[in-house]
Amino acid sequence: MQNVYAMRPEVRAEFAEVRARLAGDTAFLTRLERFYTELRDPLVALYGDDPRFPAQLAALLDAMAASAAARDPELRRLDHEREITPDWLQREQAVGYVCYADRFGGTLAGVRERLAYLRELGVTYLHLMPLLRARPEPNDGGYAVADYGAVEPALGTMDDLRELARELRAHGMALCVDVVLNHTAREHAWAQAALAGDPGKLAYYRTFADRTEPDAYERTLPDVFPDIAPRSFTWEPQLERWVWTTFNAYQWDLDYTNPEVFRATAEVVLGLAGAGVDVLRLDAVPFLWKRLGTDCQNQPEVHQILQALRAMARIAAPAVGFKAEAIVAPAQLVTYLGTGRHEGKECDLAYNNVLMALLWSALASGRVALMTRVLATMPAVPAGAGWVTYVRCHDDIGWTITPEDAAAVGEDAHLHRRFLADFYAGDFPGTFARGARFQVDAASGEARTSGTTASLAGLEAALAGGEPVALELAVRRILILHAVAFAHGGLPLIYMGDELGLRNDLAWAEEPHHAADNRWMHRPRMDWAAAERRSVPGTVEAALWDGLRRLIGARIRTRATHAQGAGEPLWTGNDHVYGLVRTFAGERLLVLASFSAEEQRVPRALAGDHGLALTDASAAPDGRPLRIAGDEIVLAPYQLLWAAG
Ligand code: OTU
Repeated sequence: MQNVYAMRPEVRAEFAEVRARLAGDTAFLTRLERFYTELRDPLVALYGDDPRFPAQLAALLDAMAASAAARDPELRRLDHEREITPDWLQREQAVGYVCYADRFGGTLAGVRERLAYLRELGVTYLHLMPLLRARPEPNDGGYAVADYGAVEPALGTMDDLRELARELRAHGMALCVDVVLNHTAREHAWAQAALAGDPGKLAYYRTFADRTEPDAYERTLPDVFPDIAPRSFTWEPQLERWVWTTFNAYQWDLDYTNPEVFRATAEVVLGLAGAGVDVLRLDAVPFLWKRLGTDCQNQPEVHQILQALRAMARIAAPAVGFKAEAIVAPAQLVTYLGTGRHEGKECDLAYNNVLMALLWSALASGRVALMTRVLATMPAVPAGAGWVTYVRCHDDIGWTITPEDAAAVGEDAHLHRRFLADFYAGDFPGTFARGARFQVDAASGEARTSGTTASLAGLEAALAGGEPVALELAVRRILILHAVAFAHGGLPLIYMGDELGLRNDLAWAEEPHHAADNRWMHRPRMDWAAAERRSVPGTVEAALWDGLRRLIGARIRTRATHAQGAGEPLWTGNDHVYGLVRTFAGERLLVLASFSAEEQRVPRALAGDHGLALTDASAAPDGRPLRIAGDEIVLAPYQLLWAAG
């Protein structure tokens, strides 16, 4: 029978040669045939005219065949399982946790010893922050990788990583690891060879003899770290050239116009897949391709690179998923999940940074109109992919509120962004937050925000003030943020310590090389004494832990939280109460979430209109009783109601 995935004649001829040359088992060869076009088409578009390309493509195919042949039998079983369960990352059962291996468990072996804690919470997906061998500090929290083939020695070895992946797998948990494709450390062997005069390795990076091109690019380039690492190019005396450094001076941007760079980084991906990593977090992925006269983000070629990587993984290691870290506007963000004719062919997951920032905007203002408006106009998640939803992560919060969205709800975008920066820095009348400004824009007074969830949500101030009511409100704020993230659909991530209300690390600036970067304030070390208190009734830790457990329980009991479900914000008629309706596979969910410290009322008909009844069970995830007064629902401060059916 003719293969249903008929190739174009010229590709079939090319494939016949590839097929004749490559050995492999039936499964590998079937996948190779199925996805060959998806691998080579974007690469031909990127590099077809480059004389270096044919050799690089051949080398890549060899590496894929070798990696598939060496694949651990357990991973092959997983390949099969996930091929027949393509929504494995979209399911309502998925709950993620993010931590630094050293700050959580000391070493990878230490993390392994702490897995019972994560299982107790209900975690099924563990994202460990960068763990490959980095340059010595400063190394941007590990995002300046010196060796993609080795684990940071203080954390352990590649064998420890394999062992951790195996243990997680045995408990039905997936492991996510960062892969930094945009740049390497200046200390990476490629950069070191370039510094030593190897022209082939110099061509891995973007370097310039004089300022002509850097100046031309900088006319339209945004500055990512204006305070800690101004501008985007660094003079390298040893090379007597300017090096493209989007982030810190020691992070050298790779040049993806060079097909050898694609092949080399693709092999990094294969290596991590072989170690048993389930999901790769593709760091800073919008920046991979540069184009003069643009902001050098989200260029079409970035998507071709991702499509080729995805096809490669589907052929050589189909159990592996990709998560895009693209902190960009909704229209661009959704394209990382594969849209139009690329549906299902790019990343499995992408961070919903839009929801994250809106949650904090709603919390500060106590008003949900902006969140409702932006989420209602956000593109739907494409088939075969899902959002990662989250409240906090290791980075700052960027306040990307557009003038159009602000105007639609009667706000001024600049003033609102300024308000959020001030409010969360603890510089606004009546603020409950204790965070800090990150990368202040002197001209506008706008800034991004640092701080842990607990400190931003008022727990730090409440503990200092000793007011029980303030403490209760802070706990409720933390829970309501998580409730919306857990209900929204997609894979929710809990950032380490948020389950216990860990406050800002007061000593962050005293650690060597951290003082210039206040993101370290919200990267505290795990407080295992606080973790013990999760079982002591009446403590903040128990309140948060139990609250999150209830949310996880509610989430996994309704299919409506599946990433592929349809979700619509619901205008409740009350600007302080957020509404959300989701449906999937015949199941329905209505969520009402108060963002107010006062009692609020919404019409009781909201539930009936959606074919759902509010019962005592609807109040269970929150823990406070359901109150109905006549034809109104009365919500306590920051109360959550959750009706599934
Ligand atoms: C990422 O963040 C990481 O999350 C950061 O911790 C790193 O410092 C950085 O890359 C460099 O490796 O600009 O402010 O659109 O926003 O990649 C953080 C994506 C960042 C960028 C994001 C980047």
